[in-house]
Order: sequence, then structure tokens, then C-alpha cells
Amino acid sequence: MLDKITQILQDIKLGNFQAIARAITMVENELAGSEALLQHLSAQKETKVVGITGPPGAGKSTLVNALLHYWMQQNKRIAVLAVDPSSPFNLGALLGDRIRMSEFYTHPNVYIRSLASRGALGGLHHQIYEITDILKHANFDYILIETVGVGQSEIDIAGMADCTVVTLVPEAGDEIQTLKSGIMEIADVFVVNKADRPLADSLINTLKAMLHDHASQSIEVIKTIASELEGMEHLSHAIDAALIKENSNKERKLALTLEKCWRIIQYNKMKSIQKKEVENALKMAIQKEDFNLYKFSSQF
Ligand SMILES: Nc1nc2c(ncn2[C@@H]2O[C@H](COP(=O)(O)OP(=O)(O)O)[C@@H](O)[C@H]2O)c(=O)[nH]1
Ligand SMILES: [Mg+2]
Repeated sequence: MLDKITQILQDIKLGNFQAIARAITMVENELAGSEALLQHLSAQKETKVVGITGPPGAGKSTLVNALLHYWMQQNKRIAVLAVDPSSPFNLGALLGDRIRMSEFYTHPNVYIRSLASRGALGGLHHQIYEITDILKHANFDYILIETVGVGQSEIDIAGMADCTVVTLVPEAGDEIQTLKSGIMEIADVFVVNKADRPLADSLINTLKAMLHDHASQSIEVIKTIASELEGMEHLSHAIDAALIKENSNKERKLALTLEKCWRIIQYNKMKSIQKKEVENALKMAIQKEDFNLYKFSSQF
């Protein structure tokens, strides 16, 4: 088994997409050997993770596609994780991403994987860390993660990305006022996409004023027309600048690693406990007159 894993790890390091896919599938399904595989990962260099978030329809997938265009011209190697928090049966959304990024599906320097969410409390968060770490073991220049920004998921993405790009559309001006605090904290770069529409400059001004109020002027606001591949050089520079800033933030790195570590420990500790077993035991115990929840729970 270890021989097999050593081989997979070696192949991943060389950038073999088949080996990457295989390792991700192993981890996703917790197949035999997945734990050993994770324990033998080593990042060759710290591949930067860029989160692309924002409301549905803001143009995140189109933006990823446009960034890929730009980065391919620079001979970069990119991994894309498209995370869709809607139902795993909602193939439409996944197919949508596939179609929009299709020209890169067979590109030798682009690895794309769609991940279906297993629900807010499901395995996604746990696995997205692992999957990202597998990608870090390979020789990519950037790992892009697209998530729909609805509530918790955008906060989570900010927790694992080295740079979070919040994508908005020109008409978002009013919403922004209410989203304000949360969004301010997670954005490293703002993108005002669909700048071919009239309200783009007005939103840019609103955002800049807000950033000024928060003394966050160093956060850049980039205007793009993703569908026309416009604004990508500027965006790519803004991402790099944010990454350089992030790199020197040792405190944040420690806090994030602790968060990951905590989740892994929690997950491992809970592994031996099956909810069904607890349920069965509870069914019996709860009948008794002297049932005590704390005493009952302490046996697990
Ligand atoms: N007018 C205009 N439409 C865009 C632009 N970028 C994306 N779109 C369109 O917006 C729609 C949603 O894009 P998509 O990338 O799927 O958004 P996502 O849900 O955030 O991933 C699609 O029909 C895109 O073609 C843009 O810059 N201008
Ligand atoms: Mg999308």
C-alpha cells in the first residue's frame, strides 16, 4: 500500500493530473490509504490559494475563465476547484461551470475539479482543506477556489484562501450597505464585474468610500468585464500584491493553521462515533426514569 501511495505522491509532484484526480477521489471517499497519503504530503513551495467569491450570477466562473486566459499567456499552471453549495443533485450548476470553463478542460496546464457540497454540516469543509493540500503538493502556481458567497461559505473561503476576491455586479450598490461589515472583513480584492453596465463606476466609488471609512484603502477595487476578458492583467497584479502582503502576516498564518488543525482533530476524534449507534443507545436510555443527558453523553 505504501508503495502505491509513494508512487501517487511522486506522480502528483510531477503534475500528473490522473494521479491528482485519483488522490482527490481517495480522500473524498475516505478510501483505504487516504490517511497515509495525506500524512505524506509535502508542499514543494507554498502554492497560493485564491478564493473567488460573490453572489450567484456575479460572473465568478466567467472571471475564473478569463483569469485562466491571462495566466496561460504567462505560462502558469493553475488548479481550479469549483465548489457549488447547492444540492449535489443540481448537476445543472456544475455543468454550467464546466461549459464556461470548457476550453480549459483539456489544457495541459489547467486542472479543474468540481466539488459538490454535501450540505452545510457535511464533509465539504473537512475535505476542501485536504483537497487543497493535495493540490499544494503538485506544481501549480495558483489554486483558484470558486465558491458562491452565501453566508457562511464566503467566510469559510476567506479562512482558507491566501487572497479572497469578492466579485460584485454594478447593481449591487444597495445590497452593499447591508452586507458591509462581513464583506469588508473577508475581501482582499474587490472586483466590480460586468463593467459594461452603466452603474459600475458608481459602485466603484461607493466601495472606495467604504474602504476609506474602514481605513482599508490598500484593498484594491478592480473593474472587469470578464466575458470580454477585460481587466485581467490589473486583477492579476492586485492578487499578487495582496498575496505579498498576506505572506508577511505570520499571526494570521498561525491562526489559520490552528483552525485547520482543530478541525482535523475534531474530525478524527468523532470518527469512531456513529450517530446511529448513539441514536440506538438513546432510544433505550431515554425510557428510563433516571435518564440524565450528561451521564448518557459521557459514555461516548
Ligand atoms: N454583461 C456581462 N455579462 C457577464 C460578464 N461576466 C459574466 N457575465 C454573464 O453573467 C452570467 C453569470 O456568469 P457566471 O460566471 O456563471 O456567474 P457565477 O454564478 O458567479 O459563476 C453569465 O451569463 C455570463 O455570461 C460581464 O463582464 N459582462
Ligand atoms: Mg459559477
